[in-house]
Amino acid sequence: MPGATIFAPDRVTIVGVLNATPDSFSDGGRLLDASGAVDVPALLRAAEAMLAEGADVLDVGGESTRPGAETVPAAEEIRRVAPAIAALAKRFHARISVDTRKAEVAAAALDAGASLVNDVSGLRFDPSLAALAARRGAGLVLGHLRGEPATMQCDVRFADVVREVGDELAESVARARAAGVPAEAIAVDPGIGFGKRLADNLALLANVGALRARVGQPVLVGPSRKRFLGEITGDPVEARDVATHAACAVAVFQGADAVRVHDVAGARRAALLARALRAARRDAAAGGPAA
Ligand code: HH2
Repeated sequence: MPGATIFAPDRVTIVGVLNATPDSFSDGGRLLDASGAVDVPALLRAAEAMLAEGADVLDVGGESTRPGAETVPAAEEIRRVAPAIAALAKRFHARISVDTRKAEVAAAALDAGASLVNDVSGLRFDPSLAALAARRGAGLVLGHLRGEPATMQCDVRFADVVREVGDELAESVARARAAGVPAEAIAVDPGIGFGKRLADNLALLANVGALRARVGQPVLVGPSRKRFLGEITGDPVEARDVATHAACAVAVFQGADAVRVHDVAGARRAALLARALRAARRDAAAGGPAA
């Protein structure tokens, strides 16, 4: 969508997660058939439910990036995401995003009907993704991730996590801008759960406003069902949606523009309430209309 703003400024964008993977940490295998190919009827049912619940964007992934996950070859990732995106684009008008770190996969996904690229590595895995997004007029979500999913939890060290993540995201944005991606097509994401300890994840969510101000781009957060929620509540992965909604609410109250979630219905309600509360704030920190 050349020239379009990545996330509407007057509402919270709800990004629904559709993982076409065998091994995603909370929903792996749900959308694949016995041969490992996409189960198109199951995918369309899941997407239809998400859209009915208020999803604005469908985010299709073909590679798990959970801690410890190994990289999937591009050909296999394309085999998972391209038919899924083609089927979604044929059936629905919703915006479709592809969750990939690889330009080759992103190109196939854009050909199939995606208009956004969600790169959790913030252009650090495959810098050529930026030129592709520029050429194709795609929106770009740049996540924060040091290292690789396979090793990212091994040596986590931040002195000031909000400042350091902000600085590194600003570098990712500068790379995208240098490759010709317009500012309005770029959002950033602090990478909740990507090479971060509990205290880091909490600090990032509680300070989205500061991060947003530092980077100067819209912010998406993806706390959905992640381990840090279980560390606080004691809930197993399948029971973390309520905690997810609370995390989304706090982030939106701080100024997050978009949330990436598995449970769209609950996250949408949490986001609506948090945004209304943000608009009602009276302290100087609210600083004008909610973004
Ligand atoms: N988290 C995951 C994957 N993609 N993209 C963005 N922008 N932000 C995130 O926080 C984010 C993301 C990991 O979650 P999930 O897709 O549920 O699991 P897996 O990586 O195991 O497929």
